[in-house]
Amino acid sequence: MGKSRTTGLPRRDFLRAAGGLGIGVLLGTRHAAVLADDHYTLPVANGERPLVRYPQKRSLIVQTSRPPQLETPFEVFDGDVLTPNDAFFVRYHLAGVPTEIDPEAFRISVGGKVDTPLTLSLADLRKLEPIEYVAVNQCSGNGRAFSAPRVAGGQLGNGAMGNAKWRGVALKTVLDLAGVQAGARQVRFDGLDGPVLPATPDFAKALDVDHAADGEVMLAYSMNGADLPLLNGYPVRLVVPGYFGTYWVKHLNEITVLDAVLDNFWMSTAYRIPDNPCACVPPGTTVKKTVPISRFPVRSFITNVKDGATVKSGRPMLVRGIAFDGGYGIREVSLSTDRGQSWRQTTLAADLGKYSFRQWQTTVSLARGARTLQVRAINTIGQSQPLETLWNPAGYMRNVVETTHVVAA
Ligand SMILES: Nc1nc2c(c(=O)[nH]1)N[C@H]1C(S)=C(S)[C@@H](COP(=O)(O)O)O[C@H]1N2
Ligand SMILES: [Mo]
Repeated sequence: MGKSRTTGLPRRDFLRAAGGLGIGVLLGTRHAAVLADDHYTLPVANGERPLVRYPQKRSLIVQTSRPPQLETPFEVFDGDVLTPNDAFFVRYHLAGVPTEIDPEAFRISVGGKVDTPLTLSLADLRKLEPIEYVAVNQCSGNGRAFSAPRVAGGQLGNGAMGNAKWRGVALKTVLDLAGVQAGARQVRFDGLDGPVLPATPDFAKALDVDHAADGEVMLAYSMNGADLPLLNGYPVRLVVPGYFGTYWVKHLNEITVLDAVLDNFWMSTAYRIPDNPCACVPPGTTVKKTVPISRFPVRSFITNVKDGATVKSGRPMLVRGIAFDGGYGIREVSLSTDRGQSWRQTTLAADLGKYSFRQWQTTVSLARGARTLQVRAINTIGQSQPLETLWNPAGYMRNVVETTHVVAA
């Protein structure tokens, strides 16, 4: 077990950066400070949120401070295709987040149904064959605030996602070293953070053994060429490309091979979706049968035109944005200015891999008046996005064709 400290942050206190000596991260609470410099208004009713700077982060939208849940201002996605580490969203379930992690003392244990239990240091991990790819991390509740009727849970706009280049070791490499025994069913992942009250269930997630050992699921120690920010899981997090963020366990320090399916609050109760092809039910109704949430559905966004903007009529206007899916890759992104009667293909930018954001752009010329811009992506296996919002009680899996209203003047 690494030398680490977890703490329930005092209600009015926030994390504070200290040190910066290049040997990990020190976050103290005693002299906590908040730089509340502004507010951000999400495009929903009651959308006003504080913008606050946390350690290693630029000003982000605060959804909750205890535990820290920070959303990326959507404008960031109009910049580089890789989301900067200091702008990357933050999601925690439990207020006992690590405030100090000593990279020298940090260890990951690998145990359970294995031949040889392991205790790996960061140095051990870095000696193993590395893998690297670009992948989107997206929270299951991204866009939840747009649910109609609205649902309980973090009232997120569309900024609970980010795209980064992850580098680390394939989980398969580590599982092979330990030797997974016959009869193994799932692999359980636990991180250093924990509940403040003993009655709260610790956050742990599991993947089926075959998925865990697919060679892509990664123990990541680097994000966009740098150490992971503390709030994004320093020093090591699980990366499960194409899958919702709930599986991307941060500060990962315990890997356990199980001969059963993990039955805890986070697998059996939370993070489940209706067990049908649309993962949806009629708005306002309850769900009978559920399954654990898994891959992202296809999504696409306009990033350079704001809803409600006034634009110039009758002349070419650049429209650009991003698209992604759960790992098949984007084949086509189209734009409609007539509420989906006709679609024109856009030009796709460089392909950074099937798990990455794919940038696109096109030009349109709008006649004078109130207009709508709608964008729709199709992945390489033909999956696309619905024109009508699909609803479920947790507000998960949003992937409706988004509509940007503009006035062409
Ligand atoms: N240790 C730990 N890992 C965690 C969580 C958590 O609460 N604790 N939340 C998960 C959820 S629901 C999401 S969406 C992602 C968010 O990753 P980020 O905070 O790096 O953006 O972390 C996941 N990993
Ligand atoms: Mo999440």
